[in-house]
Amino acid sequence: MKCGLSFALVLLLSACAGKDEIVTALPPGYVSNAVEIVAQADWSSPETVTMTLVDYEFQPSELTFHRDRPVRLVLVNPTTTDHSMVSEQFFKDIALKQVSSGGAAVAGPWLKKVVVPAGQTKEVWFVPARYGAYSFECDVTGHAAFGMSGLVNVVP
Ligand SMILES: [Cu+2]
Repeated sequence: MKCGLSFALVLLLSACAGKDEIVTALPPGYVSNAVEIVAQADWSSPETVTMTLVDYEFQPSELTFHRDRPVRLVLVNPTTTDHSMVSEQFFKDIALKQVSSGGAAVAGPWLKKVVVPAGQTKEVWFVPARYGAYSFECDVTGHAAFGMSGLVNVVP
């Protein structure tokens, strides 16, 4: 569906998810040595976690990672709706290696938003660099209000 051509409630539920936001210029508050963290990490066996994005929840909705341990987060969207994952504070505290889908990968080291279009899968490879408990959500209009949010913990 073309964004902007839909109608009323349909528009609300299928609003544009936008694009991935991966940046290479340090945004305020992000991990300043993210390039070094990514370069020094051992990517041979990252902790692999799969999270499914459905209408309108994350499954599972609570994730736990370990600080300094590389993660491969697989985001699966089996629905016919685009979804996203955003968490300003969590993304400030990770060092992003790449976001990949299909055969293509976009290198970090800083992530502001990841979008998983309908029917697609994306992988987010990162190192949690700080401890914390964070909330995240889908920022497509209305989805968080319908319950599309979750929690992530970074522990020792
Ligand atoms: Cu969503």
